[in-house]
Amino acid sequence: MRTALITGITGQDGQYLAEHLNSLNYKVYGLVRGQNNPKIEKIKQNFPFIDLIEGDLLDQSSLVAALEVTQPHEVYNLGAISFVALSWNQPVNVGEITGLGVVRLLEAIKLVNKKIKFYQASSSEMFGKVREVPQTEETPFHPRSPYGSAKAYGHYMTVNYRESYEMFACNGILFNHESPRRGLEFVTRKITNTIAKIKLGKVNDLSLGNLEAKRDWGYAGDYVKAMHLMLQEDKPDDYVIATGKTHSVKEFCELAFGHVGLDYKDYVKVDPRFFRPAEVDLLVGDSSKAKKKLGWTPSVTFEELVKMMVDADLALEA
Ligand code: NAP
Ligand code: F7E
Repeated sequence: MRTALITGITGQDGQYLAEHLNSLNYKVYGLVRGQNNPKIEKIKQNFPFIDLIEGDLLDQSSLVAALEVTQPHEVYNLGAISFVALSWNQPVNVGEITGLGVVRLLEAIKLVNKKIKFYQASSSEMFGKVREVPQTEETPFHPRSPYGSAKAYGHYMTVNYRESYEMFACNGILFNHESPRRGLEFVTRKITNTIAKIKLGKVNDLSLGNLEAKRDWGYAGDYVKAMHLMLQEDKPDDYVIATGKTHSVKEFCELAFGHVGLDYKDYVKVDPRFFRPAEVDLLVGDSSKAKKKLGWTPSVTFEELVKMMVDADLALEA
């Protein structure tokens, strides 16, 4: 039986990846942090097949111990401070966890067993002020936030450990991916959850920031499959994972409000508090390499994703 250790198990992707690996008969371990983390109980209830192990990307020896105890074939590093807006308020914390955390884990693997395969959750935020459209594995990085900068560091260190120590280390450069499990702080879930509350008479309006920003939004359940596929290849490499289509926040609103028979213009208020010091205006990825080499393609369209999220929030809030 193959064994995987996932950091970030309490997050959106950790949950989908754990389900996917379990369906492939993996033994799944998940790293959890904190002395009384409320998310741990939920994971225990909803995913009883996951074995939880304590550790923190800030603590080197806890990572070494986690690897020694679990002896995984594959490690998926999904743990991070992942909210871009927060990264301007806590740049050092983001550097420590989202950036240096990658190196702590790579060092732990080098020490415990160099044969462990490693997946790093890289991000389209590294492209930032984009140098070309669409973005590929060859597009230069120009991060626009402490988060994007920390991810770029983690990305290059993953390449560096691959080239220096012949470790099987891959970067998945994933574009935005969403689901009913997305955190409420991200714009898609903020919109769909507030629509449900408006529909049920719990709130009256929705305050957002920049409605013009464009993102390449896919479904998280599709994207975790690409993570696993990368580690099954003969050679480690980096891959862009995206749908190839881009939509503005405004378009997301139009579709999501429209799905419940409302006009977004009657409810959405633009609030300067939600604008960022530097914006990433347009992201759209070209995942032809992943299609050709991994046989990966997304299965859920933008329209299906928006409806899935609105319907899930209506059920949740009812
Ligand atoms: P998420 O829902 O925000 O989950 C982040 C996870 O990181 C949580 O489980 C969190 O645990 C954990 N974490 C935070 N600090 C940690 C620490 N010091 N030590 C160990 N774990 C820690 O993120 P996601 O959407 O699932 O994304 C997964 C990964 O992919 C992240 O690295 C993200 O940056 C990256 N990514 C995401 C997207 C996307 O669109 N979703 C796109 C590209 C890349 P707690 O519960 O303890 O806070
Ligand atoms: O913002 C705009 C905001 O916070 C998307 C993370 O998973 O994907 C995610 O990062 C856009 C931005 O995601 C609000 O300015 C407008 O242009 O949902 P988001 P993100 O910043 O793209 C990447 C790939 C990651 O790697 C990250 O970990 O929406 N926007 N109004 C707003 N955004 C938020 N959050 N809230 C608003 O009110």
